[in-house]
Amino acid sequence: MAKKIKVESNILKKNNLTAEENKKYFRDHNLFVLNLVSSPGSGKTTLIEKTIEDLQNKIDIYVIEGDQQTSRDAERIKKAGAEAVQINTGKACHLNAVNIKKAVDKLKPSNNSLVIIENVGNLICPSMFDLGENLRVVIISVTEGEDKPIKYPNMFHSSDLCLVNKIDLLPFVEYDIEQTLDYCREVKRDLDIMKVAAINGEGMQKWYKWIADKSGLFKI
Ligand SMILES: Nc1nc2c(ncn2[C@@H]2O[C@H](COP(=O)(O)OP(=O)(O)O)[C@@H](O)[C@H]2O)c(=O)[nH]1
Ligand SMILES: [Mg+2]
Repeated sequence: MAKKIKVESNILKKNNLTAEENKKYFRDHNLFVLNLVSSPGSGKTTLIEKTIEDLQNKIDIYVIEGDQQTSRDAERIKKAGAEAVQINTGKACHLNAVNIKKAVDKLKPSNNSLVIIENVGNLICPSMFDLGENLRVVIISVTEGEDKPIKYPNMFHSSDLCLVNKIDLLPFVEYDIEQTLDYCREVKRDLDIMKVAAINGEGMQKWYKWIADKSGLFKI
């Protein structure tokens, strides 16, 4: 048991050293970096596609895609009009800081741009790995049930913003959105929360304003 804990803490320590290097690189190039985390299918890629469509005239956007296999999401992002690099994690259930360092080397984002990382769909493992991002955004959708924040508290506690996606489906599902918001606040009292539908743009202006305000790179 002691050995297992030691190996885990060494892995995290090594990751954190690279995350610090990433942070310095992002600072030096005035990049604003968001790490999007969620369970599979909550709508991360759809949200990024819509964000590119609506913000590409205001800021350069680059995307790092993480999935266990395939380049499907990077292809979707390129179609939406942004440069993207796909990372396949193979057996790993999360991105790590070295993945991001290598992806940024390939992407070479121009100074003063927005970099969006789509992490592997998983509400547990990615919470432990600092990628050097400025802020972390957790997405849940209304088809996932109200209780995810209290079942997977580390993810919600380590995030700066929670987007509740697919609100267009609220009339059709058994889902109490206010209960979800209460659970979010139970885990993290000052968690920013927004309700959106990436599919049709509902509520997305608030999300864009949040990115503009937090990054200071453009105005809405
Ligand atoms: N109704 C509805 N469906 C959505 C919304 N956002 C995403 N989806 C759908 O949810 C599914 C998974 O979306 P995707 O973006 O691939 O999720 P990811 O796995 O988190 O990247 C797709 O069928 C999307 O069309 C939304 O706001 N409303
Ligand atoms: Mg995706």
